[in-house]
Amino acid sequence: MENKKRIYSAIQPSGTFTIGNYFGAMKNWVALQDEHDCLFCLANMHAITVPQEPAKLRARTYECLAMLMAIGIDPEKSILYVQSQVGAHAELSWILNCTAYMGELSRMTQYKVKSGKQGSTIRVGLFDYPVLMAADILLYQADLVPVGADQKQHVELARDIAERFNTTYSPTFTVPEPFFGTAGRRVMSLQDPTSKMSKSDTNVNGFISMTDAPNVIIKKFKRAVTDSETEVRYDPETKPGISNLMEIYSCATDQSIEAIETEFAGQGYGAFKAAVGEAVAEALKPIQEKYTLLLSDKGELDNIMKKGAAQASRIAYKTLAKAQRKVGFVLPK
Ligand code: ATP
Ligand code: LTN
Repeated sequence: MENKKRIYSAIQPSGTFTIGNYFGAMKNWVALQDEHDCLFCLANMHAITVPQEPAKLRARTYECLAMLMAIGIDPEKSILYVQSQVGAHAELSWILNCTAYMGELSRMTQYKVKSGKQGSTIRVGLFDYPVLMAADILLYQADLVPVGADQKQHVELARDIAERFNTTYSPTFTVPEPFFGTAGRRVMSLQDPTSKMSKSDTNVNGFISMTDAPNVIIKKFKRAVTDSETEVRYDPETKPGISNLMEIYSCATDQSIEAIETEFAGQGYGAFKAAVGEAVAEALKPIQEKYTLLLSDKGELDNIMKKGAAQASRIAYKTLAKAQRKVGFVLPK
C-alpha cells in the first residue's frame, strides 16, 4: 500500500471524447487503477483557455464524468474529481507562475499551433496553461503522468518547474515522469492522417466520438483517407492513413500489427475498413450502454464529484501549504 506509485492524469471536458482520447489516454488509466494510487481529473479550468459556451461546458462536465466511469474508472478505486472544485489548483498556479519562464512557455508546441489559429484574441490562459498543468501534477506529488504523446512536452515542463522550485527553496515536489501506453499513443485524424484526431476538429468525419452510433462509425471508417495502394501493410511514413487504421484496429481488438497484416493479406482496403468500423462499433457498444445509464442520474454524478473533490482537496491543500511556506507566505495560524 505504502509503496504504490501515485498516478495523476486529467482530461478536458471540452467536447465529446474521441477514440483518440480513449485509446491514447483513458484506456491506459483503467489498467493502472489496481496497481497504483490514482487520481483522475476533469480539467475544466484548462477547457476555458479557449472560448466555451457555459451551458455546454456544464453539460459536458457531467457527460465526461459519466464517460470516464463507463470506460471503467471506478471512483471507489481512484480519486475522480473536477478541477475547479479544488481551489488549490489556481493558488499553486500563481506560485508556479512566479517560477516558470516566459521563454520556456513560448516554446510549447501546442501553444504555437493553437495561437497561430487565433491571432490577437488569444487568451493569456492559453499561454499559461502548461503552468496550470504543472500545478495539477505537483499538487498531488505524482510519480507518473499517463498522457498521449502530444502532452509529453508539458509534462517535461512540469518536471523543470518542480526541479527549479526544489532547488530554489528546498525539496518540495516529487519530480514526475510522463508515461505512455503501448498502442494508440497518437491516433490520427481519419481525414488527415498527418494530424492528430482531436475532439474539437471542425470536420466530424475526422474523428470517431465515443457516442457515435454504429452506422456512423462504419461510415466514417469507409470514408477514411488512405493511399492509392491496396496492400494492408504497416508503414507510418509512406502509408500514414492505413497504418493509423491498423493501430486503431489493434487497440479495438487487442491484436498485434503483424497478426493484422496476416489476417488482411490480399484483401484490399475496402474489406479492411469495414472490419475496422465493425470492431470499433463492437468495442464501444458496452461502454455506450453504461454511459447512458450513468448519465441519467445527475444527482449521483454530483455526489461522486463532491466526494472526489473532498478526497483530492485533502492531498492538494497539504502540498499547497508546504509550497506557500517555502516561498515565505505567512500561513494563517
Ligand atoms: P482538443 O481537441 O480540445 O484539443 P483533444 O482531443 O486533443 O482535445 P485533450 O483533452 O487535449 O484532447 O487530451 C486528453 C488526453 O487524450 C491527453 O492525454 C492526450 O494526450 C490524449 N489524446 C488526445 N488526442 C489524442 C490522440 N489523437 N491520440 C492519442 N492520444 C490523444
Ligand atoms: N493538458 C491536458 C489535460 C491535463 C493534464 C493535466 C494531463 C490538464 N492537466 C495534468 C495530465 C496531467 C490535455 O489537454 N490533454
